[in-house]
Amino acid sequence: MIDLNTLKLKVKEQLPTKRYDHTLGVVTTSIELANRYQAPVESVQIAALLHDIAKYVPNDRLKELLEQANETHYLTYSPLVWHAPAGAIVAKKDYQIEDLEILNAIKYHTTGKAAMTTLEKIVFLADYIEPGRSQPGVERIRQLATEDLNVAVAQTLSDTVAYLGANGNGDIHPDTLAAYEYYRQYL
Ligand code: DGI
Ligand code: FE
Ligand code: FE
Repeated sequence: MIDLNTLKLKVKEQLPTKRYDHTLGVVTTSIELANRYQAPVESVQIAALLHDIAKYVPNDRLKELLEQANETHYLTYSPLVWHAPAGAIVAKKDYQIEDLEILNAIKYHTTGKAAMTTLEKIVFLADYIEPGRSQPGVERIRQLATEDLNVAVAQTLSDTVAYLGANGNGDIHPDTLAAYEYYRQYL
C-alpha cells in the first residue's frame, strides 16, 4: 500500500516549484474526473502525482532509460514526448509502482493513444485542463470535461494535432495520430 503523503513529499523534492504546482493541479482535476467518471481515485492520484516525474531528467538520461527498456522507437520523435514513457520507467524503478494501469497512464499522458482506459483518459485530460493551464480553447474543453469524457479527450487531441501542425512540427507521434483518429468519432 502506497502512502500518498510520503509520495507527495518525494515528488516535491524532484520537481521545481512551478512543475510541482502543475502536478498538484493535475491531481486535483484528476480526482474530480475520477469521481465524475467512476475511476479508482487512489490509482488516479498516484498516476497524476507521478505523470511528469521525468520532465526534468536530461535528454541524455531519458534516452538511456528508453534504450534500457527497449523503447527506442520514441527516440525518432520529439524529445518533448520522451518524459512520458521515461516517467513510467522511473515510476517503476524508483517508486515501486507495479500497477500497469497506473504505469500506462503515465506513459501515454503526452501522446494519448487509441482506446484508452478511463484512468488513462483522465490523466491525459487533466494534464491539459488543470487550473494552471491557459492555452486557447482550454475553457471549452473544461466545459466538455463536465459533460462527456470521450468528447473532451477528442477535442484535446484535435486542438493538440492542430497546434503541432500549425507550428510546423513534422514529427507528431504515431500514438497521438492514432489517438486522434480513434477519438474523432466523438466530435
Ligand atoms: O509535460 P507537460 O508540459 O505538462 O505536458 P505534456 O506532457 O502534454 O507535454 C506537452 C508538450 O508535448 C506540448 O508542447 C505538446 C507536445 N506534444 C504532445 N504530443 C506530441 C507533442 N510533440 C510532438 N512533437 N509530437 C507529439 O505527438
Ligand atoms: Fe508531461
Ligand atoms: Fe504535465
